[in-house]
Amino acid sequence: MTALRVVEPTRRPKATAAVGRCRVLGILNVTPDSFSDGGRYGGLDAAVARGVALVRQGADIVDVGGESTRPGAIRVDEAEELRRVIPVIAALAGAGVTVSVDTMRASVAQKALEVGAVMVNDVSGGLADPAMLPLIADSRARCILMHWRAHSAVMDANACYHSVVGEVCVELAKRVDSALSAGVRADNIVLDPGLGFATAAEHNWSLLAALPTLRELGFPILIGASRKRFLAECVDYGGLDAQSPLDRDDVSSAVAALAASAGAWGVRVHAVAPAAAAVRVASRVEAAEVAG
Ligand code: PMM
Repeated sequence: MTALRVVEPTRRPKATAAVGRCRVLGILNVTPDSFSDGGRYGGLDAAVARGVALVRQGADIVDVGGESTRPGAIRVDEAEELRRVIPVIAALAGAGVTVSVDTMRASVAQKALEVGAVMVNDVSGGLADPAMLPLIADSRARCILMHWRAHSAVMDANACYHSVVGEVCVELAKRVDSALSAGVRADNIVLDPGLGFATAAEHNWSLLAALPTLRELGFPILIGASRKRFLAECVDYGGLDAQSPLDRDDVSSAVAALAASAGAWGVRVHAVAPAAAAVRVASRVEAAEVAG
């Protein structure tokens, strides 16, 4: 592996493209075991129908994943991940849907790009597979690089920070440096603080509050809060133990509105229609602010 080169922040290339309206990434997990929608879209027809429905509800991009990253999850093997995602991505891309592939494996990303995906969402930010960043560079695909410390089986043990916002920013900047060193173009990089990945609830709230600081890294920011456990404290019914992740959709949409109005490039959500509405409201308020 090449040695990590940390570029002096003022000299690091930044993305130059305008952020524009906050995008809605609709989640399509074709896994048996994701924490909120595992097992629902295992068959090809059901998965493709769900992806098309997400677009009708307002998704700009459908993010297809074949490996659960819930806390404690054990890795799926490559052949199984390919079997799960590739036919779905091929069918959705063939139907004109803009698709990203949620994978930590370069081999899966490569095949997904070959059948029509246009973006790679790597929750490990290129750390899990040394072939990932060179692949993204060669393919010139857009990528989401998430803050990540360890695989899901052990990530909770890594949720230790003195100052979570500062440490996440430093670690994301290192991911950017590795990507740029591998030849990834700055304009193709989106960053994600990785809510719930080696972070506890209070860290997630701090990171959400720090979106302006994260934006100072100079790259578009994606927020993936949808249905995550830390939102449970804001759900006002059912009692925390009785709650299912689906009870968190209202709160997830509130987070989408706040993230959009704080300048997020995108939000990754399960319930697309209310999140898309939230994003439209944020965008309308912003237009009114500009108009004065
Ligand atoms: N969260 C999950 C999976 N993939 N990708 C990005 N970029 N950001 C996230 O926060 C993220 C992700 C886990 O949630 P899921 O099981 O509902 O997909």
